[in-house]
Amino acid sequence: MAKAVRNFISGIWSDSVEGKWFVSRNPADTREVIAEVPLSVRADVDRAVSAARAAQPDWRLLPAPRRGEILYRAGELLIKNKQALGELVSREMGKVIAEGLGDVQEAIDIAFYMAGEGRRLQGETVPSELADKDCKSLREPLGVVALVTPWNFPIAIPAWKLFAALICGNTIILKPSSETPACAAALVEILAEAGVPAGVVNLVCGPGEEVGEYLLTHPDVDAASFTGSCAAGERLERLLAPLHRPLALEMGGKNAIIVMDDADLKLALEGAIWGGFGTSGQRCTAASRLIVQERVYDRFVKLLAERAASLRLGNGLKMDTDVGPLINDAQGRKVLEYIRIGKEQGAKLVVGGYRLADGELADGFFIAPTIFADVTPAMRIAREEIFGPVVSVITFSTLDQAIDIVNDIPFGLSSAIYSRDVNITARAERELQTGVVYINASTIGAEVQLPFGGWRHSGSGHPEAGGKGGAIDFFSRVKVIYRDFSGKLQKAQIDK
Ligand code: UN1
Repeated sequence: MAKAVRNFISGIWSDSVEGKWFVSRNPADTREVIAEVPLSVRADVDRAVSAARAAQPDWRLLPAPRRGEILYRAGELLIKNKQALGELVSREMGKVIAEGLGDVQEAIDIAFYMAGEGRRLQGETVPSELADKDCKSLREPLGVVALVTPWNFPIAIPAWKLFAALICGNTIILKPSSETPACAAALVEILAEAGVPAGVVNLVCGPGEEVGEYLLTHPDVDAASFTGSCAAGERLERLLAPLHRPLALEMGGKNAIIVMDDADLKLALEGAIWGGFGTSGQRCTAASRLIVQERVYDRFVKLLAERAASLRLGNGLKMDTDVGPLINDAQGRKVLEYIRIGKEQGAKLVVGGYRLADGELADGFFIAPTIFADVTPAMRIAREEIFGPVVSVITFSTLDQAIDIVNDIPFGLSSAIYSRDVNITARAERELQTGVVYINASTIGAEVQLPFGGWRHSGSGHPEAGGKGGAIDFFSRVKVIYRDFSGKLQKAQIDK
């Protein structure tokens, strides 16, 4: 059943130069090996970078609408293979099948969005201050770009980066998380089948420190894009600073939902459960803080506890599973450590807080959906990203206090507010310091036609996905052209 994943370099599926392997496993049942994968070394990265460099001139010069047609075909192939890919996501990453299919759907959406960009890729034309002169800007690719992607959206996040980079005319080396290489390989296979020429997209699998970091800092790479932990992102910022290389980072979050007294509590409850425990809380957009106004606090905590206790844990491929496993033991242990810290700092554990390992759950790392009440904003569980099924509930009395609590942490990715009062939601919309704000909806579920990115420590300010200010701006650079057709020396105002 195990698939043999290979590196993909110059259009050829190949082993690592040293011939070593590692395996990726099903986190819901680690006895199941999903794929055997090349344990690549630096020489593999060198080969992939050379391949991308060699393919760069032809790909850059292929008209963008033609590049778009290839992406369109990739979108069609993703639709055709959606069920199988969704199941692969669920098996390799652990998320429930509905979310696995959603992961693929995000890739489909971005494929068609970026395919259409092939007929836009707009620059601008503006009038010149001189007669017989015109001024315009146009977009050019950055060149060879390195992408390093995480395991929590193993098809969607590589697709966001790949399709945006490709439509702009870049050639690529993708290094996916070692937890989910089979998903990345399946996506690359689809791109190859769609007609992406040899060398334009290259895949190298292997460990983050050895292969990922070497790739992102490689002397012959022109730009780098990384989604992952804050610690890794900050390290990359330091390493890449002397290289003067464009770097896009999407990192952590500690996203909050504000629940006002006047909110539709049933709706807020559904949003809190979905945002807190979807993907087992392993989303950078997870709603890990609930900030609930005094008058409804006790009632809301009670409702939350009941709903959280009713969630069924299990293998994501089973239709009645609500919450899957953690990605691996290390992540599971980290989450348990935060649960210990929460108790130690005096938060009130109202539900969950333990690992489940009986019967079918014995060979995965499952943690019961966990809710802490009476959390104060200074506690570590209210400030640090846990990346697991742990939600902290904090109370407040005024809207200003709630907004301060949301904003008073280093992260700034996503936030939400539930209220029926348009004046309250308008003020929150203006004051919340996050890249994405939801009104009467949870903190997750960003769509691809608008930019997606975190503020402050959550990101480098180069959002993913579509829309003005989105990924096209990162993966292209602007060239400005002034053309003088007067046939004489004309001086601009400033030169006179
Ligand atoms: C992530 O968790 O890294 O808005 C990305 C969302 C998804 C993307 C999450 N569309 O939750």
